[in-house]
Amino acid sequence: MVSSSFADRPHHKLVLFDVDGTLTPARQAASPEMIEVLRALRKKVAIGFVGGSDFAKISEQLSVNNSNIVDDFDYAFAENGLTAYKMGKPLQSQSFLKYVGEEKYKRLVNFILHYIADMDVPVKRGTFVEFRNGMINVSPIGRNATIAERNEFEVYDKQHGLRAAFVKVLQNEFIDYGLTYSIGGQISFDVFPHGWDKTYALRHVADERFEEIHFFGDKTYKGGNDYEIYFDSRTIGHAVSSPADTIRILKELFLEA
Ligand code: M1P
Repeated sequence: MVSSSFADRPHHKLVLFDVDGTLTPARQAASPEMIEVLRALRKKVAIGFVGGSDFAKISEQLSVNNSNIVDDFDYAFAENGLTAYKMGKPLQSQSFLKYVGEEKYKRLVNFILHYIADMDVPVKRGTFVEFRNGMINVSPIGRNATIAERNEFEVYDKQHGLRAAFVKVLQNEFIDYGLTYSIGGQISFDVFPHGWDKTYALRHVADERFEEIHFFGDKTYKGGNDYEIYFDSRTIGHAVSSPADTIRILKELFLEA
């Protein structure tokens, strides 16, 4: 018999969620209804989020009245699980910078900044490369863009494929770096070592030997940042079209059953 931190839950199952587009609208807060559904779900199974964003941004989106999100979820995984908490306690992590090394990292960032300087995009704001623990995030318009600017760029990029073209250039230029490029949001893409996609988070839950691990995500197509974990044999994947769709499936599968 495996000892479990979740003996108080009637089902030894784990339900993991992507954040943007799955629990919340992109870069916005979770609705009161979503919070209520998650609370009800947590009485039955263990729950966690696996976001591509960093911890601070996910906190802004999921915190309720300044609550600490590591207490609201059994597992809290930011940066695909490179920043990880279980029952409020931090788990061991790795670093992008250590993996790549300072010299190679500098070459990569210099190349990216030169490329962005030459890009013709509707607006340019600030923070074109965001340095995170387990990845870097690259945005042609900059992370300081407003919500309206983000929405406009997303549409523009759908027409012009700027991010996809940028990623191709980087794949060729840094072929020996062992990096994955993932377009998970509206204005940017993430860059991290092969294997440090959202399946990275699964290593943190293996010791619990859950009967089932469900994963809900909206970017489950090839190239989307939910693709690998959605298709992973360790998870039961649910592709959703919006937070409302997530709520609908949760009710069907866990709350009304
Ligand atoms: O969670 C999905 C993505 O959210 C943000 O993307 P964007 O700013 O482009 O909408 C980023 O935090 C990104 O890292 C993350 O994968």
